[in-house]
Amino acid sequence: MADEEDIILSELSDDELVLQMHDDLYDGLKEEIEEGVTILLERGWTPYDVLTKALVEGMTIVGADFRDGILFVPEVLLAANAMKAGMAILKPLLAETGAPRMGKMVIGTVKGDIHDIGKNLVSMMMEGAGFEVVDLGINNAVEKYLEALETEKPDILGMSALLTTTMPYMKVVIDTLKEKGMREDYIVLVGGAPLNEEFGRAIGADAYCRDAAVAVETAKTLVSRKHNQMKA
Ligand code: B1M
Repeated sequence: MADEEDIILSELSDDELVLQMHDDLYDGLKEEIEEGVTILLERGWTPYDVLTKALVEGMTIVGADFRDGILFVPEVLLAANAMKAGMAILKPLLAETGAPRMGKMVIGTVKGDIHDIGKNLVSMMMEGAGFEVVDLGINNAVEKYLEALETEKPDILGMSALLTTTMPYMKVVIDTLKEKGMREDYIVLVGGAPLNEEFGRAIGADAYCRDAAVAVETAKTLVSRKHNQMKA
C-alpha cells in the first residue's frame, strides 16, 4: 500500500503509466484512472488510444481474472466504475469530431443483461463518427426496443449482450420485428463478447460487430448502402 501511495503518475513514462493504469483499473481506483487519462491526453495521446490501450486492455485483464475466479463481482464492479469514470472524460472528446451527420441508431443491452460498458463505448464511438445515438440502457425487453423504434425512427437498431444466457434474446427481438413486418425498415447490428459472426447470421442480424470500431465502419457502410438503394 505504501508503495502505491508513493507512485506519482505524472512522473511515469507512457508505457509505465499505461501498465500502472491497468493495475489501478484492476484495483478499482477511480481517481487514479481519471488522473491517468488526463495525463495521457495532456501528453498528446488521442482519446481513442487512451480508451483502447489504457482502459479496454485493462478491463480485459479484469475479465480474465473474473473468469478464473480470482476476482469477484464486487471487485469487478469497482473496476467497471473506474473504467466509466475514465470513459466520461473521453466521451466529449470522441464526440467532438465535427463529422457530418451519418444517421441515427437506437441501442440497448438486452433483457436480463446489465453489462453496459461495451454498449456505452459503441455509443460514444458512433457519436464521434457523426451518428445520433439513442441509448436505451440495460435490461431491455422487446417492447422497449419496439417503442423506441416507433418514436425515434432510426436507421439502425443496435443490441448488446455479454452473457451466453442473454444473447438468444436478440433473436426474440428480430423475430418480433419480422412478425410485425418491420424487419426491413432497420439495419440490425449486434455485438458483445460471447457473440460471433455465425451467431449474428443465424439470428438474422445484418451484421455482428466485434468491437466499437467495427460497429462504426459497418454502420457507415450499411447506412450508405441503404440510402443508395432508396435513391435508386
Ligand atoms: Co460480468 N460477465 N457478470 N459483470 N463481466 C462477463 C461477461 C463474463 C464473460 C466474465 C467471465 O466469466 N469471464 C461472464 C459471462 C460468461 C458467459 O455468459 N459465458 C460474466 C458473468 C458470468 C456475470 C454474472 C452472471 C456474474 C454473477 O453475478 N455471478 C453477472 C451477470 C449480471 C447480469 O447481466 N444479469 C455479471 C455482472 C457483472 C458486473 C455487474 C460486475 C460488471 C458489469 C458492469 C457494467 O457493465 N456496468 C461485469 C463485468 C465488468 C464483466 C467483464 C469483466 C467485462 C465486460 C466489459 O465491460 N468489457 C466480462 C468479462 C469479459 O467480457 N471478458 C464479464 C469491456 C468492454 C469494452 O467490452 O463489453 O465486450 P465488451 O464490448 C465490446 C465488444 O463486445 C463490442 O464492442 C465493445 C467495445 O469494443 N460490443 C458491441 C459490445 N456490445 C456491442 C453492441 C453493438 C456492437 C458492438 O451493437 C451494435
